Amino acid sequence: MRKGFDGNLRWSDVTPKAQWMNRRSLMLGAGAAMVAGSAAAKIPTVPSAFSTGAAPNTLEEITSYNNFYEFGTGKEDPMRNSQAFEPDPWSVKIDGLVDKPGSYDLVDILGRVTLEERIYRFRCVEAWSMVVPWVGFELATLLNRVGVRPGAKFVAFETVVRPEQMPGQRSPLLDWPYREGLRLDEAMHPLTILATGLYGEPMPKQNGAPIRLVVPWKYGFKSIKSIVRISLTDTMPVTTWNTMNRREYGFYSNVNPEVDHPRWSQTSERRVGGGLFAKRVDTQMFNGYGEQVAHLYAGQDLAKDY
Ligand SMILES: Nc1nc2c(c(=O)[nH]1)N[C@H]1C(S)=C(S)[C@@H](COP(=O)(O)O)O[C@H]1N2
Ligand SMILES: [Mo]
Repeated sequence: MRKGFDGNLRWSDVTPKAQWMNRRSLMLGAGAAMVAGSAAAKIPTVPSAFSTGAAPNTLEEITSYNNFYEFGTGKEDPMRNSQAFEPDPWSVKIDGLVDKPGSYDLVDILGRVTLEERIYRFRCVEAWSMVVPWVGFELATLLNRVGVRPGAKFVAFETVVRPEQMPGQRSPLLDWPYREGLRLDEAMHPLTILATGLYGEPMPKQNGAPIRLVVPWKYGFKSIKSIVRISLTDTMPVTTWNTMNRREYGFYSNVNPEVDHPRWSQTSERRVGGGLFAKRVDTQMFNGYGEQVAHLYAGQDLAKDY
């Protein structure tokens, strides 16, 4: 029987949710004190060599121009309509081809990882972009701890379904839950993170509180928000946008200035916040992360995305 904080607990010792309530209240209490204390109290993070030196967008830009259809399709809808969303408590179900399937409490997960600041370029398929200082940890850390079984080839993700808190889900805009997926090598890549905050603060609701995926070399829709389920599979997962329109939203959807969207060019992008007269930015292959990720696609026809 384990109680309270035991720094020596191993991931494999993770027990059902109820037993972690003490730990939860302690950590949440600390969080509340932090918020009440001062604006200067940030989530402790370590810097990352993967961060870009580009100037981040402002917090206001990052939190007022969003895609999160669970809260509506307008860019300001997620900011306006996410007030009632309750991201705590939260747990993530991990299942499929893993050694230790289960429902993992987020507070518990966060107590066992080193959070990094990752300043990444972020490129939406709609041809706008931002630079975001995420707080997060590598997805590979989590997957390694739950133990990926031989035979697993893909990772599938699902967003929470809560129509009472997510007004967009009261309409059949998408086939809820929002679903995404990665090939296992993409999921294990060190650039792929689970983000739990930005600008040193817990993740804003409109950006995918309390935990979302960030895959910086792919179009933004791959970076699924408010994740409640991660499944290891041997077949390519069914994903929301790919199912909606296979031709326009490929499973891989790597940022690629040479492959236009059927309805618009992908050669350049509008950096959000640049103002009306700002020059468009040239879109880079793999969103500028080619040196790190191009090898994943050796021999794969990048123009054929599914
Ligand atoms: N669950 C969910 N995740 C989602 C979306 C969504 O509508 N629902 N939109 C995607 C799209 S199209 C983009 S561009 C990014 C936007 O992330 P941001 O609002 O933090 O910039 O979230 C992605 N993740
Ligand atoms: Mo997007």
